[in-house]
Amino acid sequence: MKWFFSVLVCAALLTACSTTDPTPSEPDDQLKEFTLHGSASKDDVKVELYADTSLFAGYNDVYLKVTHKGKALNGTTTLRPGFVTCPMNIDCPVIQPGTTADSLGLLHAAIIFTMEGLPGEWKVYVDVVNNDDGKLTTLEIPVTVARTDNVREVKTETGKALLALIPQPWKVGKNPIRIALFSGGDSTYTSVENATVVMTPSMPSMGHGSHGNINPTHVSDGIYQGTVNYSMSGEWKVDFAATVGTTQLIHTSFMVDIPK
Ligand SMILES: [Cu+2]
Repeated sequence: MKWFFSVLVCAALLTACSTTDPTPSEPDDQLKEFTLHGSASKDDVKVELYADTSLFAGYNDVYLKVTHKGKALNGTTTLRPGFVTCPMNIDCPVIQPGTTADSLGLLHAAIIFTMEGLPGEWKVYVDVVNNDDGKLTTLEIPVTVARTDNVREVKTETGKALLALIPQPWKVGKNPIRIALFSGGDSTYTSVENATVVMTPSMPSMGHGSHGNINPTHVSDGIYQGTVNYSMSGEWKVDFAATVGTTQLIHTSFMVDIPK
């Protein structure tokens, strides 16, 4: 029954497809520093999806330009990324855009892709509600997601938990470090905002750790920030144990390479 329902949902999604613009339009000059990953338009609504560079498995800041008849949308925008190989329809954690665009006209959001995907295997569905006429328009933007080792998902007693290391350029010494923490059921994710995170960096090849680390604590939307001290260059292992109350949610580690 569940499988049958998934097929129905997939079929419905396929027939409800909006037009995806065959070639992404040229980004306007002001947005040159961003990478345009696709655009779609339908019912006078147009959505452009930007990121800083490529899209990767794990955490991505994304930026949306949403217009209605060429003007900034007065309304709400919701992202629903899905890995759409039917009958599977796997979603992933999202930090939804607000309703206020920045000075460049972009809405800020984040997508945490749970795995890599060939062109079009991941699609970002965008639900746009126009406040002026109350109309809902759903657009879809197929994307390509590159492989990384920056995201982990585990099964828990109640579903699943996900921890992503937010990528950044590292240097020897103290660095800010951010992770994203989400939990979920069958096909939903919610941010975990009340976890205790213990972070332990070590250099396995030399058998030492470092001093002056600060465990990440919750900032907003499931994002935790702390301080990691890489006391020398080379390969480090950063271990994270996240617990809620007395229940361990996820315990995992990432290897990072610190340049000289
Ligand atoms: Cu060392």
